Amino acid sequence: MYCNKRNTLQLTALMLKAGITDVVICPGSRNSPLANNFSVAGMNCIPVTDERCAGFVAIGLAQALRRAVAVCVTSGSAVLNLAPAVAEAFYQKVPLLVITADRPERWLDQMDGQTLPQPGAFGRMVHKCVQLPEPNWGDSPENNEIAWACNRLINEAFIEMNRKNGPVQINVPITEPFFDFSIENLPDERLISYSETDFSSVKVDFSVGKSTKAMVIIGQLSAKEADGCRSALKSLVEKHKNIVVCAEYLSNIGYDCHNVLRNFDEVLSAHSADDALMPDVVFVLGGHVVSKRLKNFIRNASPERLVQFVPDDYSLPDTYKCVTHFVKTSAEDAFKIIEQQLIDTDKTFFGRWKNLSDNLKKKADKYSFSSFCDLSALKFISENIDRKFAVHVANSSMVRNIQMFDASYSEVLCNRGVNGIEGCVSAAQGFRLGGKDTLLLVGDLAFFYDSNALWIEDSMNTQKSRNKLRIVVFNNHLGQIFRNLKGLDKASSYQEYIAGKHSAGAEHIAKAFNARYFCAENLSELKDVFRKFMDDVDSHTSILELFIDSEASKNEFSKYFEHISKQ
Ligand SMILES: Cc1ncc(C[n+]2csc(CCOP(=O)(O)OP(=O)(O)O)c2C)c(N)n1
Repeated sequence: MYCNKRNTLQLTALMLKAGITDVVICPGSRNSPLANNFSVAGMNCIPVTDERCAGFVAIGLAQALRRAVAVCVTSGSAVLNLAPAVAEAFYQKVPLLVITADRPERWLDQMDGQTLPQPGAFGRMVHKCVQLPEPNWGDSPENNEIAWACNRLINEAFIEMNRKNGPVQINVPITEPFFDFSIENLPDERLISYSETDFSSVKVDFSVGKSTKAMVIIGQLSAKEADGCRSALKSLVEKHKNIVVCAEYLSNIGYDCHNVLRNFDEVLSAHSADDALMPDVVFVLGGHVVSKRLKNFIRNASPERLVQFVPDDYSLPDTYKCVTHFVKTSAEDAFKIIEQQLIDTDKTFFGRWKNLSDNLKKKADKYSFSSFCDLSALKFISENIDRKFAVHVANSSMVRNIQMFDASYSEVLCNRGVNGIEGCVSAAQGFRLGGKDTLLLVGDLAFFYDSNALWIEDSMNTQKSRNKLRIVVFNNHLGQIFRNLKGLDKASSYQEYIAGKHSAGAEHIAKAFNARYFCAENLSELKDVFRKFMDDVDSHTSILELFIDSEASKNEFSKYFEHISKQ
């Protein structure tokens, strides 16, 4: 039976109508009416104890299921522990319904337990925050009006979540006592729909009055967005054969199309001063781009036109400091618009980029690392990943380094919204619970930071998800990214105070959470163990810890870039 708190029933009924049926639930009593009602309504409820993980599990789940997911927490600091995930969802544009149970407002600042100002706690990191009223039962005009307001507020939150594709907060005050589970049916609630007219043509003059050196930069896209625009890109480059397209694995667009360059960052590391590489017109779409070199290159090149396509009007980013046009449209329409509006492209531009890219690729393919390091391990793994695994990469070195190697990924994800190292394991866990075999490539700090992501109820592993989670921890005992930053090693005690040096290992964490543990400390051990680790049919979660010498990794990293930069 349902709990009798009317606002929780309205919310449950509307979530069902809106198709929001997956909820990550954290333990607590204030949110127990909600948890009970979601479960009685037959929703897919996933219990996660640590709220810091729960938010990211919900993000991963939403990405795997390609629809909005809710996370529901009790009152007090539990709410604040969702903040990093909320920020991530905001910047990565993941529809996340944040449901926070609360005491009634009259108890704020009264030294009662678990009470703090919850509405507005996420600032502008949510597209909407609504505070629900507590309508009473009974058919009085006042009760009906309060119930109407409650319904409208929930609808407003849903609309903003869908329209802006990001997080919203519904704060639900629940007055005690709340253990009356006597309601048989959900109320019939009004769901309000919202739509925007699509438009697929704009009249903007992108021409620069000469043959154009045109470049397209594709930032992070979900696999769904990439699937939706791939054929439009194909049609664009068939018509305009001389366009250079720079896209990272995170764009999910793939490299089947010959104009899309994978190693543009390496090209720029060796040739950033080459004027012939500078575009006149740049078209930018998608989310974040990792490559700092590309951002700096375009900022310095300062092209005559930079068209930034945005999916909504929430933010108008001037990432490259030279935007001349903003166009609000989808990725697919962006390619169609470029195809329509671009007139004459420079014949040599693409050839120049392509030659350099091919030459560097040949050099890189021939290169062999002289010791076991982050890059040699990653190269081997990139070449041996099974396409049935979606690949999550953690922030820090991993998301950068994967770009250096050829691989055939089916789908690549990373918390690039705000680049936090927290939540990388949780997002992968959520993705796997969403029904996809998932491989996470992660550095040691990011792994230990978020190892509570493995702390889930056993039935989640056995009944709810038969999918595998595979985690490769590159344990170099510090944040290796800081070692590769030239000049930082001059800072005092930089390994301890800046790079987070430590001596932790993953073996006992694996034991604590019932995960299989594998390890390797050189390439031949990695080669021996990798298939066993990936294919192990008996284990839902396996961890492969690579013990990597940080000094060797640093040296190999410098040598590699010196080698490919040699003319
Ligand atoms: C929550 C959070 N805290 C701190 C940082 C700053 N930071 C960026 S990278 C990094 C080091 C990560 O080290 P590790 O996960 O071991 O990856 P590696 O660089 O060794 O590949 C840190 C601390 C961050 N991005 N997010």
